[in-house]
Amino acid sequence: MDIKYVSTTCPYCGTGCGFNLVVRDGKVFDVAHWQRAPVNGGKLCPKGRYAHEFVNSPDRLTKPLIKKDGKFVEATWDEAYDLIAEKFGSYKPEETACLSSARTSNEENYLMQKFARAVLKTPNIDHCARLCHSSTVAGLATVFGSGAMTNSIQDISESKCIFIIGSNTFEQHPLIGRSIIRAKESGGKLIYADPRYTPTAKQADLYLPFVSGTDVAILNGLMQEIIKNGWEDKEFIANRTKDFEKLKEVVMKDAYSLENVSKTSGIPVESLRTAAELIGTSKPATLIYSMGITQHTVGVDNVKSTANLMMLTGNLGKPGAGVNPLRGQNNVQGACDMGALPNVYSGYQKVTDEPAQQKMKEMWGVDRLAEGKVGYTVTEMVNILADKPGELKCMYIMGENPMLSDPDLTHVEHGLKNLEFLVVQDIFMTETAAMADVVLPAACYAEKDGTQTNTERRVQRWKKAQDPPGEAKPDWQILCELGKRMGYEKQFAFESPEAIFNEVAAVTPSYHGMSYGRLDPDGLHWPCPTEEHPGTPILHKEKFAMPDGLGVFSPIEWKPPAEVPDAEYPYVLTTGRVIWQWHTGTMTRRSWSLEKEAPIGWIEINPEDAQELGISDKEVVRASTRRGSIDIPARVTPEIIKGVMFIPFHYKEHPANRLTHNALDPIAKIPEFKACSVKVEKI
Ligand code: MGD
Ligand code: SF4
Repeated sequence: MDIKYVSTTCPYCGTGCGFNLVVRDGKVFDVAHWQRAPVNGGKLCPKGRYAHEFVNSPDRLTKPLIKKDGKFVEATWDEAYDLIAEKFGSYKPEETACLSSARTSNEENYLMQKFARAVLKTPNIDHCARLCHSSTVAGLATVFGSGAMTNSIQDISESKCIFIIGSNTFEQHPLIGRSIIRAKESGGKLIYADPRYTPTAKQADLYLPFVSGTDVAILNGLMQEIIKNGWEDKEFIANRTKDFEKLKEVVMKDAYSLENVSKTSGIPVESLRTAAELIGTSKPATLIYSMGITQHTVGVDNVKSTANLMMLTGNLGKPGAGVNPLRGQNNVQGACDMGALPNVYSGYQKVTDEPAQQKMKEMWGVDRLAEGKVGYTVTEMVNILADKPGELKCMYIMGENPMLSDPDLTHVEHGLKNLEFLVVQDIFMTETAAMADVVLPAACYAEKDGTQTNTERRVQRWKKAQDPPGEAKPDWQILCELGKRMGYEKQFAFESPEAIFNEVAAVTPSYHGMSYGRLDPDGLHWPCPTEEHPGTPILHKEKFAMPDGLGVFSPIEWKPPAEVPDAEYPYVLTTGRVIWQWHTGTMTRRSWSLEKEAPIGWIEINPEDAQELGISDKEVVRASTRRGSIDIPARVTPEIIKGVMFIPFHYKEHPANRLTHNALDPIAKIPEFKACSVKVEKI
């Protein structure tokens, strides 16, 4: 028996934990701790511990499939490539669109945007960051000049005060929870604001339960109290920021007195006061957020407000401080860095910037790109498909499952049905793949080399542990073959992921100094501009990434969510994840150790609401919004605030996104997954 251990990076969340895949006679059969793993020191959460279980699932896609007379028929790779090349070649560039994937490597994301821009000449390239952290990228970039976590996971343990708002860190990024525990052991205090009493709330010194969608009011209220007490960092404000007076004009309004914020949010005045004092007087303090902040029609406003609070208190550019958005998918940071977005090339070089266009044309050896136009976002693509049939006709989706993950599924389904040609490249037959004309079988993380970039901007290696099943191939190989068949032989002549990474490093300033040799085993934090540079775990130490080096205060008024409760739909619905499952469940639901812990969906209802509705625990109820209805078991629990209900979005049997609203943030185009109006009835 031949046993080997292959150190690699977890395929689930953005923490980027390392582990060993245990390979027996060429097949992955277990996960073992990798004690020197840079982020997690060998520790794992359940998803990481069982990340081998889906790899050899009998459900894996093993052959290309082409739909004929409504049924999938197995095809050869040549048949599939030829059909795709012919179809894509027959449409105008602007009629085509591509979705890249935060589940695939940096190299694969880089190739997908190159394929879209250089081969198809379409500006329409995006991925699921749109649904999770597009507000972060847009919001923090306008305030600090860079839209990413400012600090490292490790230095959170140096904080004296950790303020978490809109992130269930201990359940969704459990290994980041370890840094918080270390901070608490050294006397740091944890403040937690969330509508649900989550596992993170259980760790908190101060818990602030609030009604979803009132974040800006809360953050403004805290800032008003800090300023009233003179706790702001006057030196930092004077030397490192601008527009403080504009901020003051808004946050000092009566609407943001603690009494009024308490009425808006439901948080008791005393709790707000204690929180303001802790944040205002503890140094260093850090703010951690995630999708509770970003997934709103005011997502960008929410993000900017978190930055206002930390600039006000001088908590940037040092260990234990910062504004720290925790990224969801394993490689969502990397997919953004690689330019799988409609407005930027890799390294956030704007597509509308003439010198950036020129540089990419030269590097890629093409005389035309997608005309320097900003393309459609995922959410806009779906709206156009549904509402303006004929404008977009042909789509290539790699590693995304919008038929379960996008808001308002009835609308999504209607839109996807309007496509004339759809290609889906996945490791399993998903709800989206089932609607495709061609399905391409991809290799998973354990079957290919590559890199991914975790939430703290650390670029790390993936290493191949086994061959893909059947005829499945790594996404990068599929993209190279298609690029070549469509006439771009030279541009897609890569022999390995390392060769692709070398091109990434050459065209991406923040990755210039990186190479596979340097990334093994600890990875490097970007920016890493030269081969000698040690990487940058903490951003903005001396100055912000703005032309004048100053952080910009952005005064923000609180606005309610797009849909607020009324007589017909009297409750707020919020949605999210649970520790045992991951997103649309394609991988975790095929991992029996995880699936058996949480095999069905549920709706959480506060006992007082349940009593008023006459609903008991475990009873199947009907939850309805203006978009649709689902029947789902009730979980009656005091762990959710009265007036708010929660559904995890993993389950196709109880799809939360039949209910959610596709109202968008006007800048980031992120949907409001965290607040819409719902009614619940007995069946
Ligand atoms: P996933 O289930 O992660 O969801 O939305 P999606 O990205 O659509 O789908 C990724 C797909 O990639 C899966 O089908 C998986 O099988 C496939 N895959 C895995 N590895 C590979 C690979 O190596 N190659 C290829 N080709 N495919 C691979 C996630 C999205 O969902 C996100 S990021 C967020 S944050 C949103 N959150 C959210 C919410 O909070 N509430 C509600 N209601 N909806 C939400 N939807 C969003
Ligand atoms: Fe994987 Fe995230 Fe769990 Fe770490 S915390 S093992 S990266 S799912």
